[in-house]
Amino acid sequence: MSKQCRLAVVGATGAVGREMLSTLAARKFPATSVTALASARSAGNKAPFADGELTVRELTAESFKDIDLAIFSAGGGTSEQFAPHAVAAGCVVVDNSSAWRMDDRCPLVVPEVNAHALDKHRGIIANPNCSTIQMVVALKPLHDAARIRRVVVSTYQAVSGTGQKAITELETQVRQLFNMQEPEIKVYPHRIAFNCLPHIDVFLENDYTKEEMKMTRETVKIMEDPKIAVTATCVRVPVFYGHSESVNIETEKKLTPAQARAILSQAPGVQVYDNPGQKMYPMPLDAAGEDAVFVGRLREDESIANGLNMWIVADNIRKGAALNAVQIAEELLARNLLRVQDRNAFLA
Ligand code: NAP
Ligand code: 3JN
Repeated sequence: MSKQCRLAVVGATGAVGREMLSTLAARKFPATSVTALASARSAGNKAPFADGELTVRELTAESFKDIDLAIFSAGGGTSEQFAPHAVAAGCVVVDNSSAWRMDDRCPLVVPEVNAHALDKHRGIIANPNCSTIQMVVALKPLHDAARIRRVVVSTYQAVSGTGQKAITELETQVRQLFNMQEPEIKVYPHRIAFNCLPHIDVFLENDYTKEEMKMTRETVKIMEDPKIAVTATCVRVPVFYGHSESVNIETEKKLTPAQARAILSQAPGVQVYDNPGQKMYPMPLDAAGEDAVFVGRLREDESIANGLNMWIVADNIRKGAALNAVQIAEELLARNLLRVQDRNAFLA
């Protein structure tokens, strides 16, 4: 384990950043110091940490001089601009945005699935999209057992995935509707209260959204198998915390629901919650605030030879963002990988 780990949290005032600080404290992450960074807007504000609070500082290119590890959750633009400066200062970066995920120089890591990919890091490690993380935690053990060939996924994503302003928007719209007022629409293109929007992130030329293509590409990179075909439909639903996913897989080898249940019961990070007779299945209300990825509704896809259907739920801000990033940081320490070989690797 490295001797010291001076840690910075970039985006410490946001929905993910606040969960990051709380996760670091709860897991007693062995940082020798913690620096909270955000934009000039919140410089001087306080961020709760452990039993006290941190004073938020403005992020600049000079912020990383005395920092060994920085966890970024401040959007792709901020990561693109500042992560190379952090690496140039000798600081290892774990980035929560999509900026570096598909870059060949950057491992894209879910520790339960591909922690070994960290060994070749060059300074920036990418944290996958929340919807991808919870899906691959459940799919990797099934892939190891039966080789997944195709995944069809539809998501039901909570508003917290869009950040603090979207949480406030859903609360406000519900209150306005119950008071017979016209709901204000600011964050999403349509009302989110009592509605579903099949639109997350921007539309691309192929008519998929960027969120859908993130799931497709990231899954293949993390599972290290280009033969897995993935198609996704991502939907925003009026839920505060917890993403749900209906997932259909086609495998090379036959896997019965009982076999899949047995495999998943032993899988790291997974909790099987599947007893239809007792009306027991995962729900976002129960997953919120939990670390595990919950899997239920396991059943045979009777329309094909080797198919399974399942329902996967996790706390998108916790396992989908903060917890996965902290687990990556823990793994870097455990593998003695808190070092940058080439400080110029990401400078243009
Ligand atoms: P949020 O609640 O809107 O918070 C945004 C954070 O970024 C705030 O701390 C904000 O600081 C900071 N920030 C914005 N612009 C900045 C700048 N120019 N310099 C420094 N700090 C800046 O959003 P969130 O939900 O926490 O998400 C933040 C990012 O995390 C997202 O944009 C996304 O890239 C990533 N994310 C990833 C996942 C995932 O799937 N793994 C899930 C959610 C989010 P101020 O308070 O000063 O504005
Ligand atoms: O919408 C969700 O539920 C997850 C959102 C993730 C997100 C939000 C803003 C920017 C991302 C991400 O992690 O993919 C990004 C980004 O592209 O960095």
